[in-house]
Amino acid sequence: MRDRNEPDYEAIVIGAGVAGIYQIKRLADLGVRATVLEAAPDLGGTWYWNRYPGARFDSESYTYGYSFSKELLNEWHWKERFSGQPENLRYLNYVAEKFDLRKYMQFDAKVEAAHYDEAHNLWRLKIADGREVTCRFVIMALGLLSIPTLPRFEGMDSFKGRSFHTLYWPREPVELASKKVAVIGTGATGIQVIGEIADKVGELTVFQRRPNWSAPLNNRPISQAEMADIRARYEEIFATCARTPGGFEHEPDRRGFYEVSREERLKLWDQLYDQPGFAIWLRNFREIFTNEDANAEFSEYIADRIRRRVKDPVVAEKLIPRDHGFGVQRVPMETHYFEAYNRPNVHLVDISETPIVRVTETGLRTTERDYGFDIIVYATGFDAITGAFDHIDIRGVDGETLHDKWKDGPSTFLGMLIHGFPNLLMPAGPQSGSASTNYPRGIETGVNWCTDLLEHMWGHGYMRAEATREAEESWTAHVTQMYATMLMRKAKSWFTGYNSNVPGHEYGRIRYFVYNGGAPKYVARIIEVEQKGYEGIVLTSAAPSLSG
Ligand code: NA7
Repeated sequence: MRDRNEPDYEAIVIGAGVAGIYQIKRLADLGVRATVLEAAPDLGGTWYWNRYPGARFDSESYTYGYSFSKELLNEWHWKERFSGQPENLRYLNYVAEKFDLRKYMQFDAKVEAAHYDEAHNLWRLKIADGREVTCRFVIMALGLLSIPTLPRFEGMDSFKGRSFHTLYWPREPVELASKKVAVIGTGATGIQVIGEIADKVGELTVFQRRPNWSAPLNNRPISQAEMADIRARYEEIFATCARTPGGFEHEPDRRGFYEVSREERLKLWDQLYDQPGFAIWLRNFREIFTNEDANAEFSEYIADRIRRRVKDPVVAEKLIPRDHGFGVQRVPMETHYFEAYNRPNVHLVDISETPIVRVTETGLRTTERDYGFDIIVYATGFDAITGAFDHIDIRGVDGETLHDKWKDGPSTFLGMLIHGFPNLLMPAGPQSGSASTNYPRGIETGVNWCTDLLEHMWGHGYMRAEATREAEESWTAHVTQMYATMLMRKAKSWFTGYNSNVPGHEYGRIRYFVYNGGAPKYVARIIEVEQKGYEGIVLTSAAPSLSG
């Protein structure tokens, strides 16, 4: 018989995406009574939901996979340098099957509330189906970009054709041939969709509010021989990822921007433009992130590339961002994106000039005219990083809500613990190093650190972990201060909490969502905390009260 103070589970992981899968693997290996609650009908998180054409990594596939199992690394063959959604979902399923993790997972189990019960030192979770479950530790693996946001246009429900956010692109094939399709939004998602469907639809009209700086992904297949070589070098590859700021193979060019001649800068940029993935962003001179003039010179280089690729000079100019420089917000990687606008069936509508006024039964109305569509695709982004937390009624000590605590932006210790919310762990939370790096690299770090903390607690008979107010304030100040020299602090980007569709996230209310100091510094700091006996975290062994 279980003690009445003993929770249903020692640990509950919320979310069965990349982070949740690895977290449950670690807990299962330790024999911990744990489960995963996942809102979706199946595992995969981002890669379960995002089925839109063109959805793929822009991290090199072999740096995105888990690194924890040599056997897994040896078995899995990544077929493309930047693998697409179907393959990515297959991979996550393969991992779950291989390590027999499905048995720990509950699907269609949307957590609506998580309340800390101080008297019993446990978390009470309410699931949408009416169940209540309890646990000692709740581990938030909610995803950074899991809550989609839609514009608030009048008449959105009146449209008689099909419309959906990219996250909810239907599972069954969508007939595109001969259809008139609208795509609203030109972020990383819109740019992937547009490049992929331009030659498959009847007509495509892109509604662009702000253009984005974008450069070629340069994807290609990975042969058996290349994969064998990658397998032989995995250790070296992950070691490189661990020492680079972004957790990628790409290392910044450490020469000073102005120490080399303009010819040399151009030579480097010509090379980078043809290299795969984020090389153009992350192998560049470091000054492009901090120095306005250096950034402007490089941005002009990319603008010229766009002009060379887009035939109509008026369209080309519309595709060149004016309000921000290259790389100060997330750089979407593209495949034939700019060439799409050379096709006679693709049209660009600049809605900064002629805004959308409403959705009609047959399409969209701008201040200029009506457009008829069969399908409207909303590639309008996410309530990023804190959105998924906001969607759960999370209450800590004395019933304080996390929503209130974070109303002006998140505050955490290391992005992993929150003062006032004991035993709530975030392997990849706001202000952690994971959000700004190659995600799985950051996730493995975060999951390992959280699991080490739990093992430490179990080993020493501790039952409650809470970050101190001082540690949290100091971490939050540190994360904020790190933006002081970065051009990205001014960008209208989800990195800084901007989302025009979410009240309170308008431009100007900058929030410091992600740790910007790079993976090596982040990892050094969290290891230091661990080595100093979890300095900044109060660990207590007090048994929960038997009363109440
Ligand atoms: P993003 O990068 O937030 O892009 C959203 C796009 O949608 C962007 O172009 C927005 O224009 C546009 N948008 C958003 N709301 C509206 C309204 N109301 N009207 C017109 N246009 C709008 O999201 P993504 O899904 O592309 O990418 C998210 C991440 O997913 C990405 O960084 C990767 O890490 C994976 P704006 O720029 O705000 O003017």
